[in-house]
Amino acid sequence: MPVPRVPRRREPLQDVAGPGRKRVLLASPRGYCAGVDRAVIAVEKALERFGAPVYVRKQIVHNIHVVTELEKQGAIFVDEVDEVPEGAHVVFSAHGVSPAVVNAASDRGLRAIDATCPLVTKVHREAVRFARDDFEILLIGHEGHEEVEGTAGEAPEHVTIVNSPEEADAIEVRDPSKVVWLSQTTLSVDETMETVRRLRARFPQLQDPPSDDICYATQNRQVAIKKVAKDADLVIVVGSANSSNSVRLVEVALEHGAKAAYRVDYADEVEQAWLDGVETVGVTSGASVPEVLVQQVLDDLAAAGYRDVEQVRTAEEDLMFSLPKELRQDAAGKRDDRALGGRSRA
Ligand code: 0JX
Ligand code: SF4
Repeated sequence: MPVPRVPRRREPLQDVAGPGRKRVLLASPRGYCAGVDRAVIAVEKALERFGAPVYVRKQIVHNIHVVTELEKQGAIFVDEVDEVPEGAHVVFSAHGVSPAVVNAASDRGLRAIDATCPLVTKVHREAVRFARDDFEILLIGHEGHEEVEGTAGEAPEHVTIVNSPEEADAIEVRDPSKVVWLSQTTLSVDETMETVRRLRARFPQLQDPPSDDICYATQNRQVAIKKVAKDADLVIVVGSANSSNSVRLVEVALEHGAKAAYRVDYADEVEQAWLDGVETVGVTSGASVPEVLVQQVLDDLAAAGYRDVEQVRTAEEDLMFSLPKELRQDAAGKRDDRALGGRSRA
């Protein structure tokens, strides 16, 4: 299932004469969030506890490097639970699953380990609750994204997906007095608020979610890149193409003053031409990105003369989650309630 890696640049970046002061603005927070840390450790622990192979439904997080490294340790990534041998262990990804997937796994006798981020589970619970109260749920998010499929699957009869602000203008509802909006956790905050504004213009009684669905990590990374982008000639976002929150960082950077912004999986995708005439390079990474990949970008930039690295910190993060409950007992049957998270904090 993982996309094979295509090597890009063969030559190291060159330190060509250019603008006077070359520097890097390094956004913080960036990289791993607490939910990703927990999900990746869950796969590692499952391998340790039960031995290889451990099956994982979908990519545990949307990062090709993480997936490739876990494959080397014995994880097998599948698209659906019917590809998993009966009785085997299967980990559900950080993005969550619908009840239909949970039931399919159980019907197959699989031993499921649920690595859904607790902040995604929170949105699932909201969907269940509003559906029970017979609300129509306008779920702002990208159709086809695993998280949206999982959340919508909690109450398919009650959910309408709203992909964009433009779609908000055309949505029809059954009863405008019983409508609530919820959202995917990894969207652009500004674009989502624009979608909500347009929805509310049409349905003034639209209810808000009980608390923010766009999670702290998504919000913090966007705030940090906005601050960096206003002073950056170029922004490099480390993250995979299917990582919603990483792709949003490129868009946010461009909307907030970056003259150019690109996403890369690996340092060797940074092109020499991107650096032409560039004084300030902003660097950040999505919530599913190990810090080592950012360090490789910084090393390559240093070789090109961008050795002066300044952190631009807009928040501290210390949220941690405990392991999925299926992994909280150690091999001897003792509970392991250690909290996780923040391994890769800046
Ligand atoms: O595509 P997403 O941004 O939702 O996922 P990714 O890149 O794996 O990020 C971390 C997991 C997020 C779950 O909400
Ligand atoms: Fe959880 Fe947010 Fe990380 Fe998604 S991005 S795994 S919702 S903390």
